[in-house]
Amino acid sequence: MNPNWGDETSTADDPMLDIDNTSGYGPETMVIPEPVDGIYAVVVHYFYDHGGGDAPATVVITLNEDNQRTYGPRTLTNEQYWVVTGINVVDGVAEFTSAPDSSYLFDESPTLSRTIPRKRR
Ligand SMILES: [Ca+2]
Ligand SMILES: [Ca+2]
Repeated sequence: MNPNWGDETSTADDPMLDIDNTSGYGPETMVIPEPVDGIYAVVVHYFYDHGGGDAPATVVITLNEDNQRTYGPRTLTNEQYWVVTGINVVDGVAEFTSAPDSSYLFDESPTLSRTIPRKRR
C-alpha cells in the first residue's frame, strides 16, 4: 500500500493507497503528491473474483490537480490486467501518454515495456 519509490528519504514521491478494498466495490484512491520524472503505467488487476464473475471497473485519473480523464467502465474477468494509460512526468508536470480510448486487456501480467513507450535517453 505504501512502497518507497524514487528518493528513499522522501514519501512525497511515493504512491499511497488509501484503502485496499478486498471485499467490496471500492472506490480506492491512490495519490502520488510529487512524482519523480519518468514514465508511469496505470494498471488495474482483477486479483480475485470470489466466485462473483466479471465486473466493471472505472478509473478516474487527475493530473496536476486539474487535468482529469475517466476510463471505463470496462468489464474485467477474474485475474485480468487492464493497462489503462501511461503517464509521462517531465520536470514535475504530468501528462497522459495515450489517447483516452487506447487501453489493453491481458490475461497474464503484462510486459509493460512493450505496451507503454519508454522515455528515450
Ligand atoms: Ca520515496
Ligand atoms: Ca484492492
